[in-house]
Amino acid sequence: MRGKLPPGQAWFEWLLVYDIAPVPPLELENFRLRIDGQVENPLELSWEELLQLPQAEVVADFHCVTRWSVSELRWEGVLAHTIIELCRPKEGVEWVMAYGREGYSTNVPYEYFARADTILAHKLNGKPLAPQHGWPLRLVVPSLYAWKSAKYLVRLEFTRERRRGYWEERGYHDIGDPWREERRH
Ligand SMILES: Nc1nc2c(c(=O)[nH]1)N[C@H]1C(S)=C(S)[C@@H](COP(=O)(O)O)O[C@H]1N2
Ligand SMILES: [Mo]
Repeated sequence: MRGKLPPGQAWFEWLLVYDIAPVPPLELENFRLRIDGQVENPLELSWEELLQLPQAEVVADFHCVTRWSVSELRWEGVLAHTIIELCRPKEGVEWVMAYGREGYSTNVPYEYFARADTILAHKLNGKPLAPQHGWPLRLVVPSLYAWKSAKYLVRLEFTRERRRGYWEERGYHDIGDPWREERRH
């Protein structure tokens, strides 16, 4: 049986692919994940370093604001909890900006980023992320609408003040909790 569906959503069998721009090619040896902003310990992780961190698995439903939801996706990668332990956000951090290598950005409330099921995923349902789903790494925040789950992740920036990402600048909600139907601001 499927879990509960947030208001205004319908179950779909699989993800619809949304991209705001063409995605530049990448060699894994050139991959870097930057973790910076208001943190005690800024980091720049290579692909190898990322895989050496504790690995975890999250099974969660995925809800897009355009009203489709997919149930029980199995993501594997590094938990946001692990990143938080490593970079140590400073007192007063309220937001995390996530950036994709093609120029996408989205602001994620720190409170949601810090939930136990937020993961930096490099595998979906047992396979490396497909190119169109964010290869090699994407942020997955199952507790928020899917536009907060930035694909092609290259940077996490911790901030005290609110900034707005690509869709938030275009009217989408700063928080985006599907259970409260926070679609637009
Ligand atoms: N980098 C990047 N991440 C992104 C997007 C995007 O355009 N670029 N679209 C978002 C939206 S609106 C949704 S619904 C999901 C879709 O994930 P999928 O393309 O893997 O199905 O990715 C989100 N993450
Ligand atoms: Mo979306």
